Amino acid sequence: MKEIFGNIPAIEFKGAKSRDPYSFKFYDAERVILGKKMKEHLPFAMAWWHNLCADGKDMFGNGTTDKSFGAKPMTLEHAKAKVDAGFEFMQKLGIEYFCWHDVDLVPEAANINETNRLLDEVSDYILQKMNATGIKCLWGTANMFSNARYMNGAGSTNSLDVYCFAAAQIKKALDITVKLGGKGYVFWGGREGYETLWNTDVAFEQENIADLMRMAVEYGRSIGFKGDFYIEPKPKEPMKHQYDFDAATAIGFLKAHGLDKDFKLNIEANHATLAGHTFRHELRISAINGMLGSIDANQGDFLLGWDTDEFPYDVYTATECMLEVLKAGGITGGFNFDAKTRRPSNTYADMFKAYILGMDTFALGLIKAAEIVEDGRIDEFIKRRYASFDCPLGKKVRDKKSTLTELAERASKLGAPALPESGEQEYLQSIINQILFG
Ligand code: XLS
Ligand code: CA
Ligand code: CA
Repeated sequence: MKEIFGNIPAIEFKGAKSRDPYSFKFYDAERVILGKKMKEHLPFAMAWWHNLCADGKDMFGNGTTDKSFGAKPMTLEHAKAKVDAGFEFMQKLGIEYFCWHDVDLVPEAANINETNRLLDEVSDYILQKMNATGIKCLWGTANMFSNARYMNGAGSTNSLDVYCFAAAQIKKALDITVKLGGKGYVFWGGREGYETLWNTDVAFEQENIADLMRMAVEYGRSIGFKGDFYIEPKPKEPMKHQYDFDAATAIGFLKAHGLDKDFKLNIEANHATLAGHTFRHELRISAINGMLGSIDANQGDFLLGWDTDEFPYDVYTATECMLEVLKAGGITGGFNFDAKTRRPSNTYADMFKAYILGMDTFALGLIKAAEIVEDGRIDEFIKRRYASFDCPLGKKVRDKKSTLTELAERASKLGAPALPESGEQEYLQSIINQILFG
């Protein structure tokens, strides 16, 4: 078969001093860090939608990148050309996973039966390529936000017909996820939110979203889906108020509806920024609740209030992310580059260079996070900071066996308690800089 990216070589690790633009400077798949290969720490995934579909179109102008891959857009031939391009791309970069929405794989037809037939055909083709290359599916999802029918939401819609349509799309997307052996299934509630309370029954909408998820779990398990379901939190855009605002909100929602055994979270860096949190905060909140499932590895822009989905280049943030992941004992999902090249970076070469940037950034983050763990000073400090609880009364607090009366009794003997010890934030931050740049 003729190569689509014929002038681009397979990307190899050439080390930090390499000046070859088509080489990894830090991502060395086989290098062992803390007892595991880099590629096992970092199961990278390609996002079908940005990499193979998005052509740079924005609200103000037309596309800048040709993603036809030699076929007529919106045809079955084009859907298959995207598969060819995607697998060649992943193979050249050594990426082992991919993620998709139903409508990324095939153009929506006039009715759902025909769309489903196209999905069967294209997923057969994908499966052949998977078997030939060893590349795997990380997760699938149904796009329930682009089509006009979802203008008032999918699970949260006011129309029973639209609710049924959403159910049908989820059912099929789950069938394909199982067929492709996907590790996860994502719910990103694109239109699950509201613009004004003057026309919205929030309680009813939230119940219906949860029930759609319950049905998805029931159906998924019945067809042999053993992976995790994920909610991907996002606070705004496209809706003003989105129900899955952030990790804490989504976890509360899952627990309130008894969905927490089957669901984890897919945390996207850019969505954390939009929620007014750090990426690290969202990862920590998920991890301490046992719900850190998968990661959408991208980067936002602090000067802009929208979802820019940039390729990650911020090593400090990637280091914080990898430290959270190491502390959580790894993730069951992967690192999906839900990211697109900037509009003027409009060549095939830019697609490769963008992935090299993202993969190297996370590799550096992993290397530096492991050094922080091995250095040990930060962990020691945090342990020491809570050492006052290492006494019989403190142990009772830790074991949740203390009473207000006994705590008050100790207080009454103290007069005024001494101030807690310094938090030493600046010193700790200087340790991190020493590890990053020393
Ligand atoms: C959009 C989301 C979306 C999900 C999958 O902002 O990031 O792409 O990851 O539906
Ligand atoms: Ca995402
Ligand atoms: Ca995003």
